[in-house]
Amino acid sequence: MEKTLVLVKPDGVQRGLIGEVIARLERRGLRLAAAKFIAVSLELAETHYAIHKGKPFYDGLISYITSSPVMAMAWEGPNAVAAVRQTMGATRPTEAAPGTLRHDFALEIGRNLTHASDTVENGEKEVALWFKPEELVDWPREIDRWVFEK
Ligand code: DAT
Ligand code: MG
Repeated sequence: MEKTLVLVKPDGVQRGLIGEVIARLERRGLRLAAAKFIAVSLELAETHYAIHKGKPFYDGLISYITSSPVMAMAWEGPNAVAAVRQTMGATRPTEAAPGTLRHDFALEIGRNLTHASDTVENGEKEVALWFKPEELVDWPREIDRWVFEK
């Protein structure tokens, strides 16, 4: 099953929006596979955002993600990566479509509430970076056949 990493970033945690993010992903039909509430180490932040190293916003991004705890989750389902990116909305909240989380709850690109993996390959890599294999729960959900076609 396709998996994607979702983070409720420090602004979302501080603002009490963990439940809102989870509720929207649950309602969408995605299935939770793992979750943990953690303070992000500098090492994990730098590995996670390695692709952005050297960009003007990199230092701010690292201090933002390590500034307060995050809720890290793996969600799964058919097309989970695309579905979650769509539910989050565009990176810049003022460009996010109405009804998306970043539209509905954010204003600034540097306080855009959530992270979601951007490709299937990165979904696999990021879930493996944030979770040990034994932290992933493979469970049959009673409603799966009413949400997943196959
Ligand atoms: P996304 O989080 O939508 O995958 P990204 O991977 O391009 O976006 O960038 C990671 C994060 O870095 C993003 O959520 C917010 C921050 N960021 C990206 N571009 C930025 C910019 N031009 N100015 C400030 N922060 C930026
Ligand atoms: Mg990204």
